[in-house]
Amino acid sequence: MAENPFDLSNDRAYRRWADAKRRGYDLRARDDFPLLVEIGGDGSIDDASLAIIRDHIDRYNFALYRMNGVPDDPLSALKRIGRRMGLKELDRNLCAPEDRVTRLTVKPVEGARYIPYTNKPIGWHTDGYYNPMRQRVLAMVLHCQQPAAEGGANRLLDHDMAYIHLRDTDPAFVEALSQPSVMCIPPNVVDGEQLRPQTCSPVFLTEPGGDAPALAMRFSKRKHNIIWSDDGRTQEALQCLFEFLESDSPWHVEYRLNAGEGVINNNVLHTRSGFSDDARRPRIYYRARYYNRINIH
Ligand SMILES: O=C(O)CCC(=O)C(=O)O
Ligand SMILES: [Fe+2]
Repeated sequence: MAENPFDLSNDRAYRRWADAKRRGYDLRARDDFPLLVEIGGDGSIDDASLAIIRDHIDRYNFALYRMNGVPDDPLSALKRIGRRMGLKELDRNLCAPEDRVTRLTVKPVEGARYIPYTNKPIGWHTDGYYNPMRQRVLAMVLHCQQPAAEGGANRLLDHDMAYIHLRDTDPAFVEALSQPSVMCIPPNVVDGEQLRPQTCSPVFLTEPGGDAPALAMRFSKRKHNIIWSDDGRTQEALQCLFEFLESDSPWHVEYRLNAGEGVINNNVLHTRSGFSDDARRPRIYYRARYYNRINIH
C-alpha cells in the first residue's frame, strides 16, 4: 500500500504526489495533447481511446470526449459510457426518479426552483454536495446533446489542484476544511414534506483508491443554503479557496461542449456560464451521477 499523500503529517508523501500532479498538467500544454478523446455515438469506446481516457482520469480526474455523431439515444449511450468506466450505481434524483439520468434543459415553471433548469450561470461546485454521506457522488458524466445558441460554457477544475493550492498556502486550511461538520446543508422541505435531511460533512475527504487513497470534495460556492463553521480558520480557508477558484490558474480548463461532446470525471469542480436559447433548438445536456469513482479495467 502506497503512503497516504493526504496525511497532513506525511509531507514527503504529499510532495511526491503533488509534484506528479503538476507534471501531469505540463503535458496538457503540449501541442499534441488530445483534448477530446474520440468515442462512438452509441457510447462505445475502443481500446485506444479507452487508454487515453484512463490516462486523463488518472492525471486530471476528468476526460473530455467527442462522439463520432450525436447519439440517437443519449440515455443508453451515457449508461454505456458509465459501465465502461466501471461506474455502478446511478444517483437517485428528485427530478429524474424514473431513469436516474437527468435531462437538463430550461424548464418554465416548477423545475426553475433549481438553477440547473434555468439559463442562469452556475458557480463552482461539485455535484451532490448536499447528498447524504452514504450516497456520495464520486463520479459523473456531463453530456451535451445540443449546445445553447450562445453561452453555456463549462469551467472545470480538478479538485486535487484546489487541495494542493490550499495545502501549499497553509496546511491548516486543509485541516479546517477536513473537519467532519465544516459544511452543513439544511433539510430540503417542500410543502411541509422533508425531501432530504440535514447533512453535515467535510469539504475534503479521502476515498479508497487504487493503491493509495484518492481525494473527493464536497463543495458549493453558493452562499444560500450552506452553513459553514464560523471559526476564523475555516473562514480564512474558504476565502483562499474562493479566490483560487475565481483565478486563472494553469489548471483551470474552460470548454464549451458541442453536440455529442461531454466530460467523464471523478466529480471535479465545475461551473457553467449563463446562456441564451434559440427556442427551436434549446440547450440540452444530460447528467449521470454515480456513487463510486471511475475504475477502468
Ligand atoms: O448545465 C451545465 O452545463 C452543468 C450543470 C451542472 O453543473 C449541474 O447540474 O450540476
Ligand atoms: Fe454540476
